[in-house]
Amino acid sequence: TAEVMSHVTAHFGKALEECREESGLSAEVLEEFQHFWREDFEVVHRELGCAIICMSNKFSLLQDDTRMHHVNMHDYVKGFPNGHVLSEKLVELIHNCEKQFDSMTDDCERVVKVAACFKVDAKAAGIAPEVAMIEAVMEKY
Ligand code: BOM
Repeated sequence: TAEVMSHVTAHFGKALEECREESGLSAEVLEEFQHFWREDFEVVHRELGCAIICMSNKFSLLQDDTRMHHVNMHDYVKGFPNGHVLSEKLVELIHNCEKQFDSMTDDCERVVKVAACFKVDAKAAGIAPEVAMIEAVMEKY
């Protein structure tokens, strides 16, 4: 659900500042990670893909091939309040997006494509959070 996704985004987003330097993602492109979900934010920058890889690695959410680690992602999402209602769907949506861009060899470019696909599909599935929902739970993490 969108409520659970707001918790996951708030927690995951805390890793952004640790990843800014090595990813090269400027504050002009994305100031706070929760803006990822804004209607007018376009998920297109290669540096955002690099940042998502770096952030995911902080929580061991990727395999050696820079694809999602299914078990770890499932467990990560399950750890949030009501996480079990979202974990399976989230893993399914991300994996479905990964399959569409599997031939891309640049990891950062591929991951930003996967993230853009995930944003579209999460909205369609009704599990995308409003930025205000994320801001309401930011202080918990
Ligand atoms: O193939 C690499 C898969 C990378 C998984 C991350 C995709 C989505 C990241 C952008 C949105 C994040 C929102 C919440 C946290 C989900 C972990």
